[in-house]
Amino acid sequence: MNASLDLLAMMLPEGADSALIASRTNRRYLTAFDSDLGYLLLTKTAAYLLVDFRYAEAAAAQAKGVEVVCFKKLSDELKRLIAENDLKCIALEGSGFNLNEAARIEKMLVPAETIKTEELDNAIAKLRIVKTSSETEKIMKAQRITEKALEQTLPLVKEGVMERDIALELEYRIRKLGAEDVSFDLIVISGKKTSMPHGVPGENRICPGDFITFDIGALYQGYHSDMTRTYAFGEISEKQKRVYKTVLEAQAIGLETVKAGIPAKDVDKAARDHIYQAGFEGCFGHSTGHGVGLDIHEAPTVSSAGETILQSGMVITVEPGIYLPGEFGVRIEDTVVVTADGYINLCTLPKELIVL
Ligand SMILES: [Mn+2]
Repeated sequence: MNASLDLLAMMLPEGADSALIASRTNRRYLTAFDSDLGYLLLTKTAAYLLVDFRYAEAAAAQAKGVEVVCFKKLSDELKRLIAENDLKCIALEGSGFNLNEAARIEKMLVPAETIKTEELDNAIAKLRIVKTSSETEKIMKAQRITEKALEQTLPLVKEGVMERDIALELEYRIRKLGAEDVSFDLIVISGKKTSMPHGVPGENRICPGDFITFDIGALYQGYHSDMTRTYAFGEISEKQKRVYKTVLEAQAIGLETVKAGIPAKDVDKAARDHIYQAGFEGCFGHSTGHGVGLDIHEAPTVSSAGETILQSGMVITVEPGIYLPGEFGVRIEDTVVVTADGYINLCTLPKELIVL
């Protein structure tokens, strides 16, 4: 087994002698092998990665710390491994199976019983929450690609250009610069649409007086980056400037709070209080941030419910915003690595108001 499998084997839920893990990113984290389908069976002393013929060769070459089992019929191999290892009770990964799959898998695991709690998922999240330097480097590389792609794309933003064309160009450049994919459907929205935190790029054309929000990221060796910048196009109003300034201040105040040893919710509170005190209560309806890694949104949550104590090596976003429906919105987001006395910002693009 490898180090993370050894750790997880010691964290199995009470009563379980083994675990079955199916979610793609958890499998990848624990075995270093990525495939859209596969099952990781972990006992206290052994680990098996079950894949079908399509992935068997690559899994044998790339998977770490597991015995690769190529199955024709999944239930046959599971039954064999359960008998050979004398497994009595298997914890099922909650996020790895939908209701139908869980029912189907449980039948395959008979005579072993199953435990379905969040405990196993939480144990894996606990391992993943603190990044190794090699993981952080991949997130940083994804961020470098994103920044370069945005710098190459901004000169194309002109009056009359459609949001979706900017988004498409940006995506092309992100991939051309070496990312395997974008982190998520890129958000490039302008004008009134910027009041929608997750607006979709459409046929809106860039107009003078618009804010343009870019919430963008790249995927590099399985790891995501996440950054938001809001730019002005042409002359904007005093109100727009005031809102931008307030969000920029809130983001700086949130970042100043970040360091190991404080609960994540303190970061949310610092940023949120500033926005509310500036008269924008009710205009910041999402959490201040989230963890980033193999998943674009992962633990810890940086919200008013964020009880997790920040530790060195966690990677989180700080992304306050103000959204005024029917008018406009502003969000500014950086992804940072938590350190003992602060943070390292993985995002280097300027945040002062830029007029394109
Ligand atoms: Mn984000």
